[in-house]
Amino acid sequence: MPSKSRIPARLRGIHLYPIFAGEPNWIQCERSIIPEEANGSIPVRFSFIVPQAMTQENTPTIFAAEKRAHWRALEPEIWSIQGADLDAVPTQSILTTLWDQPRWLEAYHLYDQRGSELFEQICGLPEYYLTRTENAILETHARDIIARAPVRCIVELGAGYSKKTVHLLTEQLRQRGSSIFAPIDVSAAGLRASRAAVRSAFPEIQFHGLHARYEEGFSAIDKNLPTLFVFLGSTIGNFNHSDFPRFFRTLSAAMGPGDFLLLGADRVKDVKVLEDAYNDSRGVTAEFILNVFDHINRLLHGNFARANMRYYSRYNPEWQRIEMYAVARARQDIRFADIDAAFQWQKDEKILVEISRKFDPLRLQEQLRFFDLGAVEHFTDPREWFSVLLFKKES
Ligand code: AVJ
Repeated sequence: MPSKSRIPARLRGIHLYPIFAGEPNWIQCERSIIPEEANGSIPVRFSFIVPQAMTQENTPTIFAAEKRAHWRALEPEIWSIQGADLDAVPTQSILTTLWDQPRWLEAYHLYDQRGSELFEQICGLPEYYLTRTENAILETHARDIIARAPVRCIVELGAGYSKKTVHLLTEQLRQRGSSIFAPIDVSAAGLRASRAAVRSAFPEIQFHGLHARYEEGFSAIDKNLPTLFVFLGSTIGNFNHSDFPRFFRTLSAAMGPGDFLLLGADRVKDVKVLEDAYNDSRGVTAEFILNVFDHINRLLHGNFARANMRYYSRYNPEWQRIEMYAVARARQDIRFADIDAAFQWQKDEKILVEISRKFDPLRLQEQLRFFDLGAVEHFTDPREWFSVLLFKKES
């Protein structure tokens, strides 16, 4: 509260706006001076304009200085972007791609609560070799990976905390003594679970969960902080031919010189092995894929009927990808109650719910050169079914 003696007479009755040096994104804190204090004249009002960053507590140093003001603590050690609405986009995306020809969906809609549980089950299926194989590669080579990437911070995109991450964090602690671990995830529940696990298994590790989409998350990381970005599970397999270059262009731009990227990629292989992995004998994959329609019904008050559809998947060799479809068993009029939108889902018409691309590791290394990511090392399993690739950002 400013004292009245310091308010010059000529300023009484008008607004004073002391402005502190800082960044955009202002918030305004008003302080009115009570009448007696204003010496009988018209009250003077002080409006303090302060940058938002000054009102925040300990925004972690992992954020670039110019980004810090946008992040706030959602809860302890979990950060999110002020005003970001992670739920706003799904509706728009679903309506756009369902009206495309042929109809399709973006893969991230698969991960509601039930979808995430089903995916966990998939990872344990005998036919689904990906998770086990990648985990074995990381277990064998974590020491080498960490030795080759001398960083202070590990940023993991998606899947906050898993057995695979444990191998990297264990080695990071062993070789460097301390570290920052910053998972980026759109699921706050996933980040909480990750935080709990890291606190108990690795109390020496500084945890900062970023509740954001990948691109918002990694773009906020301070380029001066030597960082290893980790993107495992062959999640890049979900990216279509416009997502893929956009993702790597943005990631590369967000990386500081000398930062590293560890990328897990499932490989082109025998078609039977591939097709079985996405058409398991227990039908868990079918349930996972068709569950997206229950999720959409809830989001948009739609009327997709599960009894009216079946799961179909195949390996498309020209596009080197598994395609996972929902097929209508009979014609159905799809309506969305909240919005004035409807379409006819014809008998046998397929909706492409997910793609899972398969890669040639040498080709992938060649491709990422274009984004200034130089190949450092290639790790694989004895059957050469899965690749874990280490890249270094070259400025
Ligand atoms: C999480 C995208 C890596 O493509 O193998 C598994 C998803 N879908 N079974 C994959 C998935 C059906 C998975 N990714």
